[in-house]
Amino acid sequence: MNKILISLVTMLCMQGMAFAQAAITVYKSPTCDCCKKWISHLEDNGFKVKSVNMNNVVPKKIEFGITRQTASCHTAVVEGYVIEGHVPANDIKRLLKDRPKGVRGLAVPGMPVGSPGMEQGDRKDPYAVLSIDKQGQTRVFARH
Ligand SMILES: [Cu+2]
Repeated sequence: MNKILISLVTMLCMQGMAFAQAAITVYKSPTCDCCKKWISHLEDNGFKVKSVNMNNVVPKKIEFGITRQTASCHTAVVEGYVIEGHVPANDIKRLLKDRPKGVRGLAVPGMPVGSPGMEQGDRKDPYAVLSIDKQGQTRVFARH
């Protein structure tokens, strides 16, 4: 009986942990509200978030190869990948699972209304999640 229970609990824990372990560091301005909402979205989806406040996030963006064309409010790093802006948690999960060749990160340029952390009632503007490769070229990774 005990043995069954233990293996059941172990199994459930492992399922729950499959994602709970992805640690992501988010660089943001201390006053950025939509950044905080995006962090909650990540936490709700099992990410372990470390939030780092800085008054000027631009040097971080430059460090991680984010250009003016792909820039948004916050810049995050997960398992060596850069995540710029309001990228949905599921797209980050797909990136970490598939690890597409040559890709260094994902970006949602600007701050589209209706993306995670940018909710405004029922309004949902269509937007694309871009993958950024090592040469800085972008491609559509997902459309929402
Ligand atoms: Cu934002």
